Amino acid sequence: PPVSLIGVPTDVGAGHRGARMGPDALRIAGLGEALAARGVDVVDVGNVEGPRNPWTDPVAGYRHLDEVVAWNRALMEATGAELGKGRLPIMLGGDHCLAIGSITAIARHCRETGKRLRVLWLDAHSDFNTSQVTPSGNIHGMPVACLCGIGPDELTRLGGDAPAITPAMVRQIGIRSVDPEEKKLIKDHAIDVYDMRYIDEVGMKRTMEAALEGVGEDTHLHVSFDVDFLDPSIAPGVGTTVPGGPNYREAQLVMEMIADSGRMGSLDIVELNPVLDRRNRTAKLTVDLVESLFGKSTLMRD
Ligand code: DIR
Ligand code: MN
Ligand code: MN
Ligand code: MN
Repeated sequence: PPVSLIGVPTDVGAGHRGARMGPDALRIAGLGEALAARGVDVVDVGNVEGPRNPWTDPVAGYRHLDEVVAWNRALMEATGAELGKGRLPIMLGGDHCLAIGSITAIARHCRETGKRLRVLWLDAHSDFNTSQVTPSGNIHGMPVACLCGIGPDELTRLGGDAPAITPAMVRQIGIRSVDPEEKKLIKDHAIDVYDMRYIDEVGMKRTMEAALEGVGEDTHLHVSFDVDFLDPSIAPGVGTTVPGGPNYREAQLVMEMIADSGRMGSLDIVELNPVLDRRNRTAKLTVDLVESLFGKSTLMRD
């Protein structure tokens, strides 16, 4: 399908500033041109707008809640508009709080079009914190919980009804940092997590087969790609690096297997922070991986 790039230059949900520069880092690394060169019809619709980052301390367990709500309202509208035109939106983040807005719109689109939604959450973190248990107050650590109906009304009811999605729709891959109380929430809500230990034990191929099981003709596959999913040795340009992530080859396999499913309908690219990067290498690597997501492979395979 045709692709729309939506810039979401926000870092109000994060604990470091700089992810607001992620959209331009991806543009400068040539994301649009790389897709166009693959024959994809791609339009850059520009940036969603929202409030500046006030850089204040958390209040009642949330940092910048009003700003996070405003950004996500705007992104929900923009995502819904592109889906309504039959286009595949790519969110150029921006911190991971933006997945609340994008996925709320995607879930609504799926209800309207009778599609089943599967969310692949590629991340070092589970992003299932609540205001009671968060160690930071940063809302980029809470989007999965908010989408599943656990969080402040302004975020859980962004699209009207809550919850936007159910835990059964989610598969998390690459996880290696979960906060102590967050572990209990993950267990209580039965989130399907393929953590690094699982990947080490069974390998990435079988991990992806499991995560994609049941994906079919009627599935809308949403990929929420937190760049800190990748090992920091290859992807230093993120705010919260965690050692022991997927290497280059494992990451390529993830992307190629998603491409092979033929069902990707939307994509978030989040947490890229060029302030922490060297010569934009993390954005360039991301472009390389997105090419694989769109079917670039070494050989023709059947
Ligand atoms: C940590 C870090 N779990 C928190 N989270 C994320 O502050 O909630 N870092 N998502 O990228
Ligand atoms: Mn559609
Ligand atoms: Mn993360
Ligand atoms: Mn994340």
